[in-house]
Amino acid sequence: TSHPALRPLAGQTTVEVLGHSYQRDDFTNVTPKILAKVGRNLHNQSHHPLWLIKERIKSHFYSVYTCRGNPVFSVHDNLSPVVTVEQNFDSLLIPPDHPSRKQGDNYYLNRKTMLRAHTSAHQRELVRCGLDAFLVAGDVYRRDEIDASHYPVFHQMEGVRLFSNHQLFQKVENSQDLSLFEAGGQRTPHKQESHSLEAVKLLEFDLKRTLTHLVTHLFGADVEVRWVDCHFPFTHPSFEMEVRFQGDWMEVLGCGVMEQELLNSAGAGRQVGWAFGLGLERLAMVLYSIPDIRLFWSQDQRFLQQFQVQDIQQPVRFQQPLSKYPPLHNDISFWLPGDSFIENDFYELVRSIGGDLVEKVSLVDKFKHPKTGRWSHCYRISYRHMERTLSQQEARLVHRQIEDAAEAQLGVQGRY
Ligand code: FA5
Ligand code: MG
Repeated sequence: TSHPALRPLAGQTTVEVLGHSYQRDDFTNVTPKILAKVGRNLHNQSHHPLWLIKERIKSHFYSVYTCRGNPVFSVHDNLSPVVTVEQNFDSLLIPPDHPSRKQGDNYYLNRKTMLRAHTSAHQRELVRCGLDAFLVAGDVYRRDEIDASHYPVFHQMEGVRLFSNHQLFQKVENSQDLSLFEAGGQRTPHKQESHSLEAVKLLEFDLKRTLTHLVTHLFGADVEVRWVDCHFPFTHPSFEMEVRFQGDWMEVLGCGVMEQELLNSAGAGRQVGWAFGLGLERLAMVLYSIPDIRLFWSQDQRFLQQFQVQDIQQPVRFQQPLSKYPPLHNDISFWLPGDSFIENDFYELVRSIGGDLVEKVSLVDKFKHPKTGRWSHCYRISYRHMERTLSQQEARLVHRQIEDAAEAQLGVQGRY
């Protein structure tokens, strides 16, 4: 009785992705809708807005960072999104019990293989190849909430730069006494145990300057930027950059000083480095005033045409305000089945059935029955078509399928 969008994988013993076959097991949770996006490579489609922003970032790095006329950063935009769990997590020092490994947050092909959740999954292998400075662009996959700036498939650009003692301190006077490392040091909020404070301060300065330079190149000198302290298992200290967008602060990237243990394990123990990972959609939304992340998947020429510029530096302003087509809101309330309810399972189900008609899902009410102690959740699903006005009848049809599937798949009891 399951909905067809959720069914086709059941009963098969393997999952096919990009011409390879993966054995299913109890971890397999990719859906046909998600698999259909693997291989689309929007970031490599000439004149797609994600391609355009990737090309602009590449050309910025190529022109600003050169060594004897050669680009310092190499660019890798064709690495397979199918990675091992080891690459995505272990190689980045993410502990075995870390919450980011949850099935509820990731798309697993099986216990050993997954669709990468971030481009950081390639850091260690590329450092191990001997690269000192590189950019990686690619599609990444996450089970997440649904709204205008979150989508289960999005694109990231990773940047890594390593420095030897000489490279980091070359511009400092009397630097012969300075060292990257210090023995017997302590980890503090500002640095790792093995790093000298002067090395970390220079790295942090270079990292923030590089990224500020990038966003002012993309958005102009008027762009408002702020830095927020944060945490990643593979960098310390770590920061997020936020950019002012439509009156709000929007997080566009995470970054930090690379954990030395990662570099040691990749054979680069005599160098230190910084890394960043930015969301290409988020930057493109700000740069081209694209109001909704689903538009990147549109095949509508009225959308795509606008990015057919002669020169990648030519300004583009997206001309089709979303507000032309009104949203429709439908609520769904149900009793939860004890503790086994996973919110992302519900979001996934909504997305599998509603597809890109679903603009946003928000929990609008939670309520505990005073006698039975059971919890009830009410979600508001906002439906909106990107290219035309949706009728209430069409929305109701999809909504009813979601109601039925929620009961059949998640064991909830509808209060419809
Ligand atoms: C990471 O993915 C880290 N790998 C970034 C990093 C790299 C940190 C290297 C340190 C060193 P995070 O989950 O915050 O971090 O995602 C990075 C960026 O991807 C975000 O700032 C945002 O721009 C974008 N992003 C994250 N989730 C989504 C989503 N669901 N939809 C669209 N963009 C997203
Ligand atoms: Mg983040």
